[in-house]
Amino acid sequence: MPTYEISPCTKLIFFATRNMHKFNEARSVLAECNIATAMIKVKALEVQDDDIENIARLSAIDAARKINLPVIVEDAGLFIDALNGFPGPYSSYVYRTVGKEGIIKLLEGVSNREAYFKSVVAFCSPDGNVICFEGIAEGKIAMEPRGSSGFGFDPIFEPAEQPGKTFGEMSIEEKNRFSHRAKALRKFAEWYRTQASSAFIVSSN
Ligand code: ITT
Repeated sequence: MPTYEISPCTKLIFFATRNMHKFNEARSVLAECNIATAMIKVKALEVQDDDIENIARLSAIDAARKINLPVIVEDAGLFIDALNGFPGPYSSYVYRTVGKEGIIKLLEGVSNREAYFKSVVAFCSPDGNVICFEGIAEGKIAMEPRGSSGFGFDPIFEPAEQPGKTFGEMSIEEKNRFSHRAKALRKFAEWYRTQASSAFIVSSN
């Protein structure tokens, strides 16, 4: 497991998620930006909404209220053109029920394989103020699953920026060069570094 240097001016952020893969991706991206990430497993609010920004926003408000700390929550979904954006905000349910094989079946004989992943990172302070950051990775659904890295739909998604290779065939560092999550997190990091509050500073002393 990689280790990350904590300097006296490293900022700390709490990431409320139950998904270890997401946490590892976030930890690696945010470390590049001198932000240390701590995983918090709070019982998430089960929000049902057609818009992943609303899901991320409401989950972040709920998490910040429960732990009384500044926190980020991230929500993501896979949007497939030929299926009018399905599974989108229902990606978690679809993954748990039919999985990536179910998506490949749904697309049997379909030549339009265009799809994108969308991620929304929502930061919420303990007083309930929320700000959201979005990242999109355009790509295609592969003809069959390839690779065993990552999680979820990674083995069936080929990002347009690295055609012919699925996220499932990439290391965390390589996926982070192209992924929706890394793009949203880098936007968050740019904003967070400008926030002055010393309450977020990690001291190495
Ligand atoms: P949280 O605890 O953070 O909510 P989760 O696994 O429930 O973790 P999401 O609701 O954000 O995550 O994601 C919904 C589903 O979309 C997830 O279960 C995956 O199947 C899929 N997904 C999201 N991001 C993905 C990624 O980067 N690669 C592959 N599949 C992804």
